[in-house]
Amino acid sequence: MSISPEDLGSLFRTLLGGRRLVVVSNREPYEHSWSDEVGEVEVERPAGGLTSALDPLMQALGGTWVAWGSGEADAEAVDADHRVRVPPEDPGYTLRRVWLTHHDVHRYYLGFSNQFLWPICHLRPDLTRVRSRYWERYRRVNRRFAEAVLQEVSGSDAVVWFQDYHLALAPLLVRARRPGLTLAHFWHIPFPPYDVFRLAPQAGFLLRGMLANDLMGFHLAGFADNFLRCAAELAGAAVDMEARTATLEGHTCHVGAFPISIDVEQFRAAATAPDAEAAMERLWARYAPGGGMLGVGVDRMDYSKGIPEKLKALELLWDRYPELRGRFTFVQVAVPSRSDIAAYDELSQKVDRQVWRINERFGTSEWRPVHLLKQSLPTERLAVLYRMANVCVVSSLQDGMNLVAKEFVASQTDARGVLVLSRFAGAAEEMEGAVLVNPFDPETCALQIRDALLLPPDERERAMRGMQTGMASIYDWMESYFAAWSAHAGEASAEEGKGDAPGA
Ligand code: GDG
Repeated sequence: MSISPEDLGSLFRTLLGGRRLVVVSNREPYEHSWSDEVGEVEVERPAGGLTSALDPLMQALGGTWVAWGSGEADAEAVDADHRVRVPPEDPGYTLRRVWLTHHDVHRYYLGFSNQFLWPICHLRPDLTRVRSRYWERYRRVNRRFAEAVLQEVSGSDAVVWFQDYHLALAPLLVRARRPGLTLAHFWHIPFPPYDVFRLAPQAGFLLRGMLANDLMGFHLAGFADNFLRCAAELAGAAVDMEARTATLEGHTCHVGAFPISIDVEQFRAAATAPDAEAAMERLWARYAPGGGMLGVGVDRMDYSKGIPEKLKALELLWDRYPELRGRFTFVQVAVPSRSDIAAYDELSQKVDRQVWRINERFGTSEWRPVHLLKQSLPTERLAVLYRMANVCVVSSLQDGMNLVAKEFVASQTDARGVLVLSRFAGAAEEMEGAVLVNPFDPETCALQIRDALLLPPDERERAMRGMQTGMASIYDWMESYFAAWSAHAGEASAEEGKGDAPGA
Protein backbone atom coordinates (compact mmCIF):
# COMPACT_ATOMS: atom_id res chain seq x y z
CA MET A 1 0.00 0.00 0.00
CA SER A 2 1.56 3.29 -1.12
CA ILE A 3 1.84 6.29 1.15
CA SER A 4 -0.20 9.34 0.10
CA PRO A 5 1.35 12.81 -0.30
CA GLU A 6 -0.86 14.01 2.59
CA ASP A 7 0.38 11.31 4.99
CA LEU A 8 3.91 12.03 3.86
CA GLY A 9 3.59 15.63 5.06
CA SER A 10 2.74 14.59 8.63
CA LEU A 11 5.32 11.81 8.62
CA PHE A 12 8.02 14.28 7.57
CA ARG A 13 6.98 16.74 10.21
CA THR A 14 7.58 14.01 12.81
CA LEU A 15 10.90 12.99 11.26
CA LEU A 16 12.10 16.57 11.07
CA GLY A 17 11.24 17.11 14.73
CA GLY A 18 11.10 20.88 14.48
CA ARG A 19 13.99 21.21 12.03
CA ARG A 20 13.49 22.98 8.72
CA LEU A 21 13.80 21.20 5.40
CA VAL A 22 15.99 22.92 2.83
CA VAL A 23 16.00 21.42 -0.65
CA VAL A 24 18.88 22.42 -2.94
CA SER A 25 18.80 21.75 -6.66
CA ASN A 26 20.10 23.26 -9.84
CA ARG A 27 16.62 23.61 -11.37
CA GLU A 28 13.94 25.64 -9.67
CA PRO A 29 10.30 24.63 -9.13
CA TYR A 30 8.86 28.00 -10.33
CA GLU A 31 10.19 30.28 -13.04
CA HIS A 32 9.12 33.86 -13.67
CA SER A 33 8.98 35.15 -17.21
CA TRP A 34 7.61 38.16 -19.07
CA SER A 35 4.19 37.68 -20.54
CA ASP A 36 4.14 38.66 -24.23
CA GLU A 37 1.75 41.55 -24.30
CA VAL A 38 2.42 44.20 -21.71
CA GLY A 39 5.58 43.06 -20.03
CA GLU A 40 3.85 41.65 -16.97
CA VAL A 41 5.57 38.97 -14.97
CA GLU A 42 4.00 35.51 -15.02
CA VAL A 43 4.96 32.30 -13.34
CA GLU A 44 5.53 28.86 -14.84
CA ARG A 45 6.27 25.46 -13.37
CA PRO A 46 9.01 23.82 -15.39
CA ALA A 47 7.94 20.22 -16.14
CA GLY A 48 9.95 17.64 -14.26
CA GLY A 49 9.11 14.60 -12.18
CA LEU A 50 11.08 15.44 -9.07
CA THR A 51 10.28 19.13 -8.89
CA SER A 52 6.58 18.52 -9.30
CA ALA A 53 6.61 15.72 -6.71
CA LEU A 54 8.59 17.70 -4.12
CA ASP A 55 6.49 20.82 -4.53
CA PRO A 56 3.40 19.57 -2.63
CA LEU A 57 5.63 18.24 0.14
CA MET A 58 7.36 21.59 0.47
CA GLN A 59 3.98 23.29 0.50
CA ALA A 60 2.91 21.02 3.36
CA LEU A 61 6.15 21.55 5.31
CA GLY A 62 6.85 25.19 4.55
CA GLY A 63 10.65 24.93 4.21
CA THR A 64 13.05 26.59 1.78
CA TRP A 65 14.12 25.56 -1.71
CA VAL A 66 17.45 26.91 -2.97
CA ALA A 67 17.88 26.84 -6.76
CA TRP A 68 19.27 28.68 -9.76
CA GLY A 69 17.01 31.57 -10.73
CA SER A 70 16.90 30.69 -14.41
CA GLY A 71 13.74 32.52 -15.49
CA GLU A 72 14.11 35.71 -17.50
CA ALA A 73 12.02 37.70 -15.01
CA ASP A 74 13.13 35.87 -11.86
CA ALA A 75 15.03 38.86 -10.52
CA GLU A 76 11.87 40.99 -10.70
CA ALA A 77 9.95 38.66 -8.45
CA VAL A 78 12.31 38.33 -5.48
CA ASP A 79 12.85 40.51 -2.42
CA ALA A 80 16.17 42.05 -1.39
CA ASP A 81 17.27 38.66 0.02
CA HIS A 82 16.60 36.90 -3.31
CA ARG A 83 13.57 35.15 -1.92
CA VAL A 84 10.07 34.68 -3.25
CA ARG A 85 7.18 32.87 -1.64
CA VAL A 86 5.63 30.15 -3.79
CA PRO A 87 3.29 29.01 -5.17
CA PRO A 88 2.14 32.52 -6.05
CA GLU A 89 -1.58 31.80 -5.65
CA ASP A 90 -1.23 30.36 -2.13
CA PRO A 91 2.32 30.73 -0.80
CA GLY A 92 3.49 27.76 1.25
CA TYR A 93 7.28 27.89 1.19
CA THR A 94 10.25 30.06 0.25
CA LEU A 95 12.18 29.80 -2.99
CA ARG A 96 15.68 31.23 -2.56
CA ARG A 97 17.28 32.01 -5.89
CA VAL A 98 20.97 31.74 -6.74
CA TRP A 99 22.04 33.86 -9.70
CA LEU A 100 24.22 32.50 -12.46
CA THR A 101 25.94 34.60 -15.10
CA HIS A 102 26.26 33.60 -18.72
CA HIS A 103 29.78 32.32 -17.95
CA ASP A 104 28.53 30.33 -14.98
CA VAL A 105 25.92 28.61 -17.13
CA HIS A 106 28.46 27.91 -19.81
CA ARG A 107 31.19 26.58 -17.54
CA TYR A 108 29.50 25.16 -14.44
CA TYR A 109 26.31 23.82 -16.04
CA LEU A 110 27.06 23.10 -19.70
CA GLY A 111 30.77 22.66 -18.98
CA PHE A 112 31.72 20.70 -15.88
CA SER A 113 28.29 19.28 -15.05
CA ASN A 114 27.22 18.24 -18.52
CA GLN A 115 30.45 17.79 -20.43
CA PHE A 116 32.37 16.15 -17.67
CA LEU A 117 30.28 14.60 -14.90
CA TRP A 118 27.38 13.52 -17.12
CA PRO A 119 29.50 11.65 -19.69
CA ILE A 120 31.87 10.12 -17.13
CA CYS A 121 28.96 8.84 -15.06
CA HIS A 122 27.36 7.39 -18.20
CA LEU A 123 30.59 5.57 -19.11
CA ARG A 124 31.47 7.93 -21.95
CA PRO A 125 34.90 9.33 -21.01
CA ASP A 126 35.47 9.86 -24.75
CA LEU A 127 32.83 12.62 -24.64
CA THR A 128 34.30 14.52 -21.69
CA ARG A 129 35.86 17.93 -22.10
CA VAL A 130 38.43 18.60 -19.42
CA ARG A 131 38.89 22.34 -19.00
CA SER A 132 40.34 24.02 -15.91
CA ARG A 133 37.91 26.91 -16.35
CA TYR A 134 34.94 24.51 -16.13
CA TRP A 135 36.21 23.02 -12.90
CA GLU A 136 37.09 26.43 -11.47
CA ARG A 137 33.56 27.67 -12.15
CA TYR A 138 31.93 24.49 -10.84
CA ARG A 139 33.75 25.11 -7.53
CA ARG A 140 32.71 28.75 -7.44
CA VAL A 141 29.08 28.06 -8.20
CA ASN A 142 28.95 25.25 -5.63
CA ARG A 143 30.32 27.75 -3.12
CA ARG A 144 27.58 30.19 -4.07
CA PHE A 145 24.91 27.53 -3.50
CA ALA A 146 26.54 26.66 -0.17
CA GLU A 147 26.54 30.35 0.87
CA ALA A 148 22.86 30.62 0.03
CA VAL A 149 22.11 27.50 2.10
CA LEU A 150 24.10 28.88 5.03
CA GLN A 151 22.15 32.13 4.93
CA GLU A 152 18.87 30.26 4.80
CA VAL A 153 19.67 28.04 7.79
CA SER A 154 21.31 30.79 9.83
CA GLY A 155 20.35 30.43 13.48
CA SER A 156 18.18 27.35 12.96
CA ASP A 157 18.54 23.61 12.80
CA ALA A 158 17.79 22.07 9.46
CA VAL A 159 17.96 19.07 7.22
CA VAL A 160 19.52 20.00 3.88
CA TRP A 161 18.70 17.81 0.92
CA PHE A 162 20.95 18.26 -2.14
CA GLN A 163 19.91 17.00 -5.53
CA ASP A 164 22.14 15.57 -8.19
CA TYR A 165 25.53 15.89 -9.77
CA HIS A 166 25.60 19.67 -10.18
CA LEU A 167 26.20 20.06 -6.46
CA ALA A 168 28.87 17.54 -5.48
CA LEU A 169 31.02 20.05 -3.59
CA ALA A 170 28.36 22.09 -1.78
CA PRO A 171 27.82 19.59 1.11
CA LEU A 172 31.45 19.89 2.26
CA LEU A 173 31.31 23.68 2.10
CA VAL A 174 28.16 23.68 4.22
CA ARG A 175 29.46 21.10 6.69
CA ALA A 176 32.68 23.06 7.24
CA ARG A 177 30.63 25.93 8.67
CA ARG A 178 27.66 24.11 10.19
CA PRO A 179 28.77 20.63 11.25
CA GLY A 180 25.57 20.06 13.21
CA LEU A 181 23.21 20.14 10.23
CA THR A 182 21.93 16.93 8.73
CA LEU A 183 23.01 16.74 5.10
CA ALA A 184 21.56 14.31 2.58
CA HIS A 185 22.18 14.04 -1.14
CA PHE A 186 20.54 12.12 -3.95
CA TRP A 187 22.51 11.36 -7.12
CA HIS A 188 20.06 10.89 -9.98
CA ILE A 189 22.46 9.44 -12.53
CA PRO A 190 24.66 6.32 -12.43
CA PHE A 191 27.82 6.35 -10.38
CA PRO A 192 30.52 4.71 -12.49
CA PRO A 193 32.95 1.96 -11.50
CA TYR A 194 36.32 2.85 -10.03
CA ASP A 195 38.13 2.24 -13.35
CA VAL A 196 36.10 4.96 -14.99
CA PHE A 197 35.73 7.48 -12.16
CA ARG A 198 39.46 7.50 -11.52
CA LEU A 199 39.85 9.12 -14.95
CA ALA A 200 38.42 12.30 -13.38
CA PRO A 201 41.31 14.64 -12.56
CA GLN A 202 39.29 16.02 -9.63
CA ALA A 203 37.94 12.66 -8.43
CA GLY A 204 39.30 13.12 -4.89
CA PHE A 205 37.72 16.57 -4.44
CA LEU A 206 34.37 15.45 -5.80
CA LEU A 207 34.30 12.43 -3.50
CA ARG A 208 35.26 14.48 -0.45
CA GLY A 209 32.42 16.86 -1.24
CA MET A 210 29.93 14.00 -1.42
CA LEU A 211 31.29 12.23 1.65
CA ALA A 212 30.45 15.28 3.77
CA ASN A 213 26.81 14.17 3.61
CA ASP A 214 25.25 12.06 6.33
CA LEU A 215 23.42 10.13 3.66
CA MET A 216 24.37 9.69 0.03
CA GLY A 217 21.64 8.04 -2.02
CA PHE A 218 21.80 6.34 -5.43
CA HIS A 219 19.19 4.47 -7.45
CA LEU A 220 20.91 1.08 -7.32
CA ALA A 221 23.05 -0.93 -4.94
CA GLY A 222 25.62 -1.26 -7.74
CA PHE A 223 26.05 2.54 -7.94
CA ALA A 224 26.36 2.75 -4.14
CA ASP A 225 29.06 0.09 -4.22
CA ASN A 226 30.92 1.87 -7.02
CA PHE A 227 30.86 5.05 -4.96
CA LEU A 228 32.15 3.27 -1.85
CA ARG A 229 35.03 1.68 -3.72
CA CYS A 230 35.97 5.08 -5.18
CA ALA A 231 35.73 6.65 -1.71
CA ALA A 232 38.21 4.09 -0.40
CA GLU A 233 40.64 4.13 -3.33
CA LEU A 234 40.51 7.75 -4.42
CA ALA A 235 39.65 9.68 -1.25
CA GLY A 236 41.24 7.47 1.38
CA ALA A 237 37.98 6.90 3.29
CA ALA A 238 37.62 3.96 5.67
CA VAL A 239 34.87 1.96 4.00
CA ASP A 240 32.65 -0.79 5.34
CA MET A 241 31.12 -2.37 2.25
CA GLU A 242 28.70 -4.45 4.24
CA ALA A 243 27.31 -1.64 6.38
CA ARG A 244 27.66 0.71 3.37
CA THR A 245 29.47 3.46 5.25
CA ALA A 246 32.51 5.58 4.43
CA THR A 247 34.33 7.48 7.17
CA LEU A 248 36.66 10.35 6.43
CA GLU A 249 38.20 12.69 8.97
CA GLY A 250 35.87 11.48 11.70
CA HIS A 251 32.67 11.93 9.71
CA THR A 252 30.65 8.92 8.58
CA CYS A 253 28.60 9.01 5.42
CA HIS A 254 25.92 6.35 5.03
CA VAL A 255 25.39 5.20 1.48
CA GLY A 256 22.25 3.55 0.21
CA ALA A 257 20.14 2.49 -2.75
CA PHE A 258 16.77 4.22 -3.17
CA PRO A 259 15.20 3.50 -6.56
CA ILE A 260 13.15 6.54 -7.51
CA SER A 261 9.65 6.34 -8.95
CA ILE A 262 6.90 8.56 -10.32
CA ASP A 263 3.58 9.94 -9.17
CA VAL A 264 1.76 6.77 -10.23
CA GLU A 265 -1.68 8.18 -9.50
CA GLN A 266 -1.07 11.26 -11.63
CA PHE A 267 -0.35 9.15 -14.73
CA ARG A 268 -3.18 6.72 -14.05
CA ALA A 269 -5.62 9.60 -13.64
CA ALA A 270 -4.38 11.39 -16.78
CA ALA A 271 -4.65 8.20 -18.84
CA THR A 272 -8.26 7.67 -17.78
CA ALA A 273 -9.40 11.32 -17.76
CA PRO A 274 -12.87 11.91 -19.28
CA ASP A 275 -11.37 13.22 -22.54
CA ALA A 276 -8.75 10.43 -22.85
CA GLU A 277 -10.82 8.22 -25.19
CA ALA A 278 -11.44 11.07 -27.60
CA ALA A 279 -7.77 12.04 -27.46
CA MET A 280 -6.78 8.45 -28.27
CA GLU A 281 -9.05 8.42 -31.28
CA ARG A 282 -7.51 11.63 -32.57
CA LEU A 283 -4.01 10.25 -32.06
CA TRP A 284 -4.85 6.96 -33.84
CA ALA A 285 -6.20 8.95 -36.75
CA ARG A 286 -3.09 11.09 -36.89
CA TYR A 287 -0.37 8.49 -36.43
CA ALA A 288 -1.87 5.24 -37.63
CA PRO A 289 -4.78 6.15 -39.88
CA GLY A 290 -5.14 2.63 -41.25
CA GLY A 291 -5.27 1.11 -37.76
CA GLY A 292 -2.64 -1.40 -36.73
CA MET A 293 -0.20 -1.20 -33.90
CA LEU A 294 1.59 1.69 -32.27
CA GLY A 295 4.98 1.90 -30.58
CA VAL A 296 6.13 4.81 -28.47
CA GLY A 297 9.45 6.16 -27.23
CA VAL A 298 9.89 9.22 -24.96
CA ASP A 299 13.37 10.51 -24.26
CA ARG A 300 15.29 13.68 -23.83
CA MET A 301 17.52 13.99 -26.89
CA ASP A 302 20.54 12.59 -25.05
CA TYR A 303 23.19 10.14 -26.19
CA SER A 304 22.70 8.08 -23.02
CA LYS A 305 19.15 7.22 -24.12
CA GLY A 306 20.16 5.17 -27.16
CA ILE A 307 17.79 6.80 -29.67
CA PRO A 308 19.93 5.96 -32.74
CA GLU A 309 20.25 2.38 -31.49
CA LYS A 310 16.46 2.18 -31.13
CA LEU A 311 15.96 3.52 -34.65
CA LYS A 312 18.47 1.02 -36.01
CA ALA A 313 16.50 -1.82 -34.39
CA LEU A 314 13.26 -0.44 -35.84
CA GLU A 315 14.79 -0.18 -39.29
CA LEU A 316 15.82 -3.83 -39.07
CA LEU A 317 12.33 -4.71 -37.86
CA TRP A 318 10.63 -3.28 -40.96
CA ASP A 319 13.41 -4.68 -43.14
CA ARG A 320 13.21 -8.26 -41.87
CA TYR A 321 9.47 -8.44 -41.21
CA PRO A 322 7.79 -6.74 -44.16
CA GLU A 323 4.38 -7.83 -42.86
CA LEU A 324 4.79 -5.08 -40.21
CA ARG A 325 5.12 -2.34 -42.83
CA GLY A 326 1.95 -0.29 -42.78
CA ARG A 327 0.82 -2.17 -39.68
CA PHE A 328 3.21 -0.93 -37.02
CA THR A 329 3.94 2.78 -36.54
CA PHE A 330 6.39 4.31 -34.11
CA VAL A 331 6.05 7.70 -32.37
CA GLN A 332 9.30 8.96 -30.89
CA VAL A 333 9.09 12.02 -28.64
CA ALA A 334 12.59 13.49 -28.35
CA VAL A 335 12.62 16.85 -26.62
CA PRO A 336 15.75 18.85 -27.48
CA SER A 337 18.18 19.01 -24.60
CA ARG A 338 21.51 20.79 -23.95
CA SER A 339 21.63 21.71 -27.61
CA ASP A 340 24.50 24.17 -27.00
CA ILE A 341 26.76 21.14 -26.57
CA ALA A 342 28.19 19.77 -29.82
CA ALA A 343 27.60 16.09 -28.95
CA TYR A 344 23.89 16.84 -28.45
CA ASP A 345 23.56 18.84 -31.62
CA GLU A 346 25.27 16.08 -33.60
CA LEU A 347 23.00 13.48 -32.03
CA SER A 348 19.93 15.46 -32.98
CA GLN A 349 21.08 15.69 -36.61
CA LYS A 350 21.91 12.02 -36.70
CA VAL A 351 18.43 11.14 -35.42
CA ASP A 352 16.87 13.40 -38.09
CA ARG A 353 18.85 11.63 -40.81
CA GLN A 354 17.94 8.18 -39.55
CA VAL A 355 14.24 8.99 -39.36
CA TRP A 356 14.33 10.50 -42.83
CA ARG A 357 16.04 7.39 -44.22
CA ILE A 358 13.61 4.96 -42.59
CA ASN A 359 10.62 6.94 -43.78
CA GLU A 360 12.06 7.16 -47.30
CA ARG A 361 12.81 3.47 -47.35
CA PHE A 362 9.57 2.04 -46.03
CA GLY A 363 7.02 4.88 -46.05
CA THR A 364 4.19 5.11 -48.55
CA SER A 365 1.77 7.86 -49.48
CA GLU A 366 -0.58 6.55 -46.76
CA TRP A 367 1.84 5.49 -44.07
CA ARG A 368 4.83 6.99 -42.28
CA PRO A 369 6.77 4.47 -40.17
CA VAL A 370 8.34 6.93 -37.69
CA HIS A 371 6.87 10.16 -36.37
CA LEU A 372 9.61 12.16 -34.66
CA LEU A 373 8.21 14.80 -32.29
CA LYS A 374 10.92 17.18 -31.23
CA GLN A 375 8.73 19.18 -28.91
CA SER A 376 7.56 18.80 -25.36
CA LEU A 377 4.05 17.38 -25.01
CA PRO A 378 1.78 18.09 -22.05
CA THR A 379 1.92 15.28 -19.48
CA GLU A 380 -1.79 14.50 -20.11
CA ARG A 381 -1.00 13.85 -23.76
CA LEU A 382 1.98 11.66 -22.88
CA ALA A 383 -0.19 9.55 -20.58
CA VAL A 384 -2.70 8.99 -23.37
CA LEU A 385 0.07 8.01 -25.80
CA TYR A 386 1.42 5.56 -23.24
CA ARG A 387 -2.01 4.09 -22.68
CA MET A 388 -2.74 3.44 -26.33
CA ALA A 389 0.70 2.10 -27.29
CA ASN A 390 1.14 -1.60 -27.98
CA VAL A 391 4.77 -1.30 -27.10
CA CYS A 392 7.04 1.25 -25.40
CA VAL A 393 10.73 0.98 -26.25
CA VAL A 394 13.28 2.30 -23.74
CA SER A 395 16.73 1.74 -25.19
CA SER A 396 19.10 3.56 -22.80
CA LEU A 397 22.77 2.72 -23.15
CA GLN A 398 23.20 3.74 -19.49
CA ASP A 399 20.49 5.22 -17.28
CA GLY A 400 20.22 5.86 -13.55
CA MET A 401 16.61 4.72 -13.41
CA ASN A 402 14.42 5.84 -16.38
CA LEU A 403 11.09 7.25 -15.39
CA VAL A 404 9.52 6.73 -18.81
CA ALA A 405 9.43 2.96 -18.21
CA LYS A 406 7.44 3.54 -15.02
CA GLU A 407 5.17 6.19 -16.56
CA PHE A 408 4.28 3.77 -19.36
CA VAL A 409 3.37 1.03 -16.90
CA ALA A 410 1.31 3.40 -14.72
CA SER A 411 -0.61 4.68 -17.77
CA GLN A 412 -1.34 1.22 -19.23
CA THR A 413 -4.73 1.03 -17.62
CA ASP A 414 -6.00 -1.47 -20.20
CA ALA A 415 -2.84 -3.60 -19.83
CA ARG A 416 -2.57 -4.23 -23.56
CA GLY A 417 0.97 -3.01 -24.10
CA VAL A 418 4.45 -4.44 -23.60
CA LEU A 419 7.44 -2.67 -22.08
CA VAL A 420 10.63 -3.30 -24.03
CA LEU A 421 13.34 -2.10 -21.71
CA SER A 422 17.10 -1.81 -21.95
CA ARG A 423 18.85 -3.96 -19.39
CA PHE A 424 21.18 -0.98 -18.84
CA ALA A 425 18.46 1.25 -17.36
CA GLY A 426 18.19 1.13 -13.57
CA ALA A 427 14.48 0.35 -13.97
CA ALA A 428 15.41 -3.06 -15.42
CA GLU A 429 16.32 -4.23 -11.91
CA GLU A 430 12.74 -3.76 -10.78
CA MET A 431 10.47 -4.25 -13.76
CA GLU A 432 9.88 -7.98 -13.83
CA GLY A 433 7.54 -8.43 -16.72
CA ALA A 434 9.41 -6.17 -19.13
CA VAL A 435 11.11 -7.61 -22.19
CA LEU A 436 14.76 -6.83 -21.43
CA VAL A 437 16.91 -5.92 -24.41
CA ASN A 438 20.50 -5.03 -25.20
CA PRO A 439 20.39 -1.87 -27.34
CA PHE A 440 23.94 -2.57 -28.57
CA ASP A 441 22.53 -5.63 -30.38
CA PRO A 442 19.99 -4.20 -32.85
CA GLU A 443 19.22 -7.49 -34.63
CA THR A 444 18.13 -9.25 -31.46
CA CYS A 445 16.35 -6.11 -30.35
CA ALA A 446 14.31 -6.06 -33.57
CA LEU A 447 13.34 -9.66 -33.04
CA GLN A 448 12.33 -8.98 -29.44
CA ILE A 449 10.17 -6.02 -30.47
CA ARG A 450 8.43 -8.22 -33.02
CA ASP A 451 7.88 -10.95 -30.43
CA ALA A 452 6.52 -8.35 -28.01
CA LEU A 453 4.00 -7.22 -30.63
CA LEU A 454 2.89 -10.81 -31.17
CA LEU A 455 2.59 -11.74 -27.51
CA PRO A 456 -0.86 -13.22 -26.70
CA PRO A 457 -3.16 -10.73 -24.90
CA ASP A 458 -3.36 -12.77 -21.67
CA GLU A 459 0.45 -12.86 -21.36
CA ARG A 460 0.70 -9.14 -21.99
CA GLU A 461 -1.96 -8.42 -19.41
CA ARG A 462 -0.36 -10.70 -16.81
CA ALA A 463 3.06 -9.07 -17.24
CA MET A 464 1.65 -5.54 -17.15
CA ARG A 465 -0.61 -6.10 -14.14
CA GLY A 466 2.32 -7.72 -12.31
CA MET A 467 4.46 -4.62 -12.87
CA GLN A 468 1.63 -2.31 -11.87
CA THR A 469 1.06 -4.18 -8.63
CA GLY A 470 4.71 -4.11 -7.67
CA MET A 471 5.39 -0.47 -8.53
CA ALA A 472 6.07 1.99 -5.70
CA SER A 473 5.36 5.72 -6.06
CA ILE A 474 7.69 8.67 -5.70
CA TYR A 475 6.13 9.27 -2.28
CA ASP A 476 7.29 5.82 -1.13
CA TRP A 477 10.75 6.77 -2.37
CA MET A 478 10.78 9.95 -0.30
CA GLU A 479 9.55 8.04 2.73
CA SER A 480 12.26 5.37 2.50
CA TYR A 481 14.96 7.97 1.86
CA PHE A 482 13.99 10.09 4.82
CA ALA A 483 13.45 7.11 7.09
CA ALA A 484 17.07 6.20 6.30
CA TRP A 485 18.50 9.61 7.21
CA SER A 486 16.42 9.84 10.29
CA ALA A 487 17.76 6.42 11.40
CA HIS A 488 21.33 7.64 10.90
CA ALA A 489 20.94 11.24 12.03
CA GLY A 490 20.98 10.32 15.73
CA GLU A 491 24.19 8.27 15.42
CA ALA A 492 25.84 11.01 13.41
CA SER A 493 25.37 13.77 15.97
CA ALA A 494 26.43 11.46 18.82
CA GLU A 495 29.52 10.34 16.89
CA GLU A 496 30.69 13.84 16.10
CA GLY A 497 29.65 15.55 19.33
CA LYS A 498 28.75 18.09 16.71
CA GLY A 499 27.50 21.53 17.63
CA ASP A 500 27.98 24.20 15.02
CA ALA A 501 31.10 26.19 14.36
CA PRO A 502 31.16 29.51 16.21
CA GLY A 503 29.85 32.45 14.29
CA ALA A 504 28.10 30.24 11.72
C1 GDG B 1 17.59 11.68 -14.66
C2 GDG B 1 18.30 10.35 -14.89
C3 GDG B 1 16.45 9.20 -13.65
C4 GDG B 1 10.20 13.71 -21.68
N1 GDG B 1 9.62 14.27 -22.76
C5 GDG B 1 8.53 14.91 -22.30
C6 GDG B 1 8.45 14.73 -20.93
N2 GDG B 1 9.50 13.99 -20.58
C7 GDG B 1 9.75 13.54 -19.21
C8 GDG B 1 9.38 12.07 -19.06
C9 GDG B 1 10.16 11.70 -17.82
C10 GDG B 1 11.38 12.62 -17.92
O1 GDG B 1 11.11 13.61 -18.87
C11 GDG B 1 12.62 11.87 -18.34
O2 GDG B 1 13.01 11.09 -17.25
P1 GDG B 1 14.15 10.01 -17.35
O3 GDG B 1 14.16 9.22 -16.09
O4 GDG B 1 13.94 9.20 -18.58
O5 GDG B 1 15.51 10.78 -17.60
P2 GDG B 1 16.40 12.07 -17.20
O6 GDG B 1 15.77 13.34 -17.59
O7 GDG B 1 17.71 11.79 -17.86
O8 GDG B 1 16.56 12.02 -15.60
C12 GDG B 1 17.29 9.20 -14.93
C13 GDG B 1 15.87 10.58 -13.38
O9 GDG B 1 16.89 11.58 -13.39
C14 GDG B 1 15.17 10.64 -12.02
O10 GDG B 1 16.06 10.36 -10.97
O11 GDG B 1 15.39 8.27 -13.82
O12 GDG B 1 17.97 7.96 -15.02
O13 GDG B 1 19.05 10.36 -16.10
O14 GDG B 1 9.45 12.04 -16.65
O15 GDG B 1 8.01 11.96 -18.94
N3 GDG B 1 7.46 15.24 -20.16
C15 GDG B 1 6.51 15.98 -20.80
N4 GDG B 1 6.53 16.20 -22.14
C16 GDG B 1 7.51 15.69 -22.92
O16 GDG B 1 7.50 15.90 -24.14
N5 GDG B 1 5.50 16.49 -20.08
